[in-house]
Amino acid sequence: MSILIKGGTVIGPTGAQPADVLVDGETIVAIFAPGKGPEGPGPEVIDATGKYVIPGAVDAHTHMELPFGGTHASDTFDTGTRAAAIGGTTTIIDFAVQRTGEVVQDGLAAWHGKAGGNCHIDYAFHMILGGVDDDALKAMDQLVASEGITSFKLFMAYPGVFYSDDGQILRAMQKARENGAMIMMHAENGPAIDVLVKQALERGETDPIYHGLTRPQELEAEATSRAIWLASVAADCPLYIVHLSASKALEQVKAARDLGRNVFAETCPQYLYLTLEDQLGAPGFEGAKWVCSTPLRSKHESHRADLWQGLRTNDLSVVSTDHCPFCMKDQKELGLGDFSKIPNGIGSVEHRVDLLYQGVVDGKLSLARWVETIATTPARMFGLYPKKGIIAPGSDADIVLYDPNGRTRISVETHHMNMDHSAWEGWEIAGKVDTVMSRGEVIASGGEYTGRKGRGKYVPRALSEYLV
Ligand code: DUC
Ligand code: ZN
Ligand code: ZN
Repeated sequence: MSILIKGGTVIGPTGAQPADVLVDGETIVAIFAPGKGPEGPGPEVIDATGKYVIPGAVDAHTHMELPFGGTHASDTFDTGTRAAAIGGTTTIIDFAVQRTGEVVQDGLAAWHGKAGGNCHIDYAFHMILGGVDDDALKAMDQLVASEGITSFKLFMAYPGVFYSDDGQILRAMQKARENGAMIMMHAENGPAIDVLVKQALERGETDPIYHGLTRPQELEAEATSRAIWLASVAADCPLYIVHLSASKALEQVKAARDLGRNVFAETCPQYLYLTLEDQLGAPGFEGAKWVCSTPLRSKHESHRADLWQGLRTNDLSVVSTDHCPFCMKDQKELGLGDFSKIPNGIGSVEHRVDLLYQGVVDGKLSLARWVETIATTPARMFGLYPKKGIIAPGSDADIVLYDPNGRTRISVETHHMNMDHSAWEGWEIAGKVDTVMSRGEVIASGGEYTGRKGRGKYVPRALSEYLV
């Protein structure tokens, strides 16, 4: 079946252009100057007058069902990918987990078991390595060669859980340099944070805000710098810093990029908008909703302005969500009386497209850069392009019709994520997702979901495109 998306303005990384888009089956087959597409009986026509036509967004950082802090992230692949779809995201890259002591391939098989048959949109995996040893290093080669997994996340934080020491990190980086994979780094100095957490608790400082105060930006910057130097020792292994939140960490990334290093970074909507004082410091236990790591930063410093600037200058290449939702009831509440026991994470998979469009309206991002940071670059960074992330002949027909004149009100009453609160409760922002198409099928329209569970497919990934 063919569909002609007619009368809209197509936005890509090179700018905006009025154009009609022809879809045949699951694929985009042609782009026409307005009105020059097929006439008469033929394709079904979707009227996109007044709408932006953008590639389905790619969220390169989600944690469906992640085991964490004695519980599990509250979105399953079913609920999380459905919410993502409604919000205009048509591909996620989730993190499969190798727990310490587990065979890497067993962790991967478990993740396929959770996602298979349950996703509403296409999905891919990165692999978290919970322990780097000879077997894990061999597994890295196998995952790159045969499983379509070309990126591995390591943690400089969370000693005793996901933590890798510098020697382990260096070995994984050397392996990645050999096989072309990307090392993704959670860059916070975990052992130093643990000292500050212990001291805070001994002083009776138990409220959620102390989660942020015991993770100062210096410990993010130090770890970011150390990761960059370790990657340098590993012959400039490609390095991607996840959830970068702070000005001083960004300075480290900028300096490395100015030297032409293979260093990349992402940030997330929470760091662009929310703050230590206004959210994490909310009265009583309320701030638990915003406990995530890296933490929200102070509004009295220049973090948010610096991050928006970093997105404009490409020192930050990608905006992902780090979607890791936990309900207040029975989950965040595990940390009542002890902030260090609050499961870390914020859920935003449904809202990233809209939240970043607000940046366009506020004059902080161009339209082209909006699309580039939420769709095109994540697809290129992680080997999904040109199947995903672009409106071009031959690409998957993952397409969002976006209404720039619409408005979106975010609330727990209306969101589709499996959370009993929203980190963005009551926010009313510009723009609205109108229609979402995934591989040629309209799966959401006017906020109503019309797809079905199980239609999403696993997408094996190639190597990053950004490496020479
Ligand atoms: N940070 C979070 O906020 N949640 C899960 C893991 C992480 O690194
Ligand atoms: Zn992390
Ligand atoms: Zn994460």
